[in-house]
Amino acid sequence: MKGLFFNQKEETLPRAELEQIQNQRLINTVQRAAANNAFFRQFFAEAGVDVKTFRGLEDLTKLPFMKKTTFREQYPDKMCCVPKSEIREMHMSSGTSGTPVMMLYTENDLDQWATCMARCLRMAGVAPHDVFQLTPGLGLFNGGFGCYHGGRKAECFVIPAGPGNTPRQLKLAQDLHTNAILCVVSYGARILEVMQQQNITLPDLKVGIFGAETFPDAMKDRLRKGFGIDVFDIYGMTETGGIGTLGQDCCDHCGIHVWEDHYICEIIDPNTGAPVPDGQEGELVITSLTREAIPVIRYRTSDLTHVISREPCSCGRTHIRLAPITGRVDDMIIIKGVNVFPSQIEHCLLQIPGVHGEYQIFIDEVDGIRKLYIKVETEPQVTGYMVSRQLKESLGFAVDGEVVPLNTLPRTEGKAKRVFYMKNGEIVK
Ligand code: DLL
Repeated sequence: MKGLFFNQKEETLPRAELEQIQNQRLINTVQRAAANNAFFRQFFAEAGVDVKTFRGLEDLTKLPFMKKTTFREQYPDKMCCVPKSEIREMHMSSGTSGTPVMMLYTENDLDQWATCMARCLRMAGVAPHDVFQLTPGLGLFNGGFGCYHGGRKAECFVIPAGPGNTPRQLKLAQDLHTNAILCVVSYGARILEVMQQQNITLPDLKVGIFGAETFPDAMKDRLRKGFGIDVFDIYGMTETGGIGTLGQDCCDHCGIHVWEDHYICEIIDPNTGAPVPDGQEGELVITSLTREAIPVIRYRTSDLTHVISREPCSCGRTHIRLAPITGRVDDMIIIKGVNVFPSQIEHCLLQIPGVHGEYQIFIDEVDGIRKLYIKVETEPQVTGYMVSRQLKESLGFAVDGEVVPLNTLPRTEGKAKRVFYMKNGEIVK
């Protein structure tokens, strides 16, 4: 065993026990959903699943898939499996289509969320009484409240700073001796930038936890070295209950441990829906085992990853390890027959000395032909030619690169918009 645990016994359960728990909880989840909600009754019936004889893990793949559209169609509460009097909180994320994805929480759901989050904090080395500064928004976005609930559960001194006002953020961290900070990845990079510009140091900071966006190795490196701290990749989504519900990497940084006593992971081929072998990249599918208000059944997350290992980790945890998310199925850019993800482009740009990580990708379709164009902030010594050459070497095809001075591209406090779709030179999305 290595490092800190929130609940050592649950986090190190032998696989056979873990599977027994999953089996029982899966049967309960399916039967409870069908007993308490008309949508789920019809959902199972249409797939020919008889919930009374449902046998758990061995019948898992007989269950139908849920998708983001399922959430949108059943907005706001048509999938709710408890009486309204039991709902204590809600969060939602709005995507491109306009109809948001809504998650509802009972008291037990909030406790489950806080527990998953507290496990992540301990796994990152955050101890009781550490000062924990959270920077995601405290509002409808799940990021801020997840940190708040989890930080309290982990017995931290929580600073609910929220995003923005970076100088005040840094002053708080100095004055209150912040030990751990959690940010959306691009806001973490922004904080580092301001620290470097203003020569600010945070001597008490030891842990940085970042997530909500793809987090390529080169960006991890940049934040690790820049802040001089250990850096962790936290994962979760509104549909599974929020930040931290799906886990994080441990101090050995060998994959994201997903909390398997609360969630079942499957990886499927996004085109056929068939399972792929461990090690092969595919779309992550999640089934919740302990969520009361809105459970997810074989939810197609659109996130791409692969199973690194189901063996116990050197940290002592036995929960499955997934590779960091490469991108979303719908984020894949196909240029000249080659598939590229924005995270690959980011990783490649960060290999160039003098590139700090702010960039924009433009995909312009001119007369039916797609061209990729990249604008990147750099120090003065970097030229557009150097960027184009690096991209050509890594991606295998020519990309136009334009360099702009540092601090010229817009900054966001939440998730950054980096990809722009164009038609004949006009931005359409
Ligand atoms: O982004 C939850 C969160 C907040 C996680 C803060 C970590 C930190 P949503 O807004 O519902 O929830 O977006 C979920 O964001 O399906 C992924 O595509 C992406 N995402 C979340 N964490 C990561 C990560 C929050 N660590 C969607 N790496 C997910 C890559 C991530 N992508």
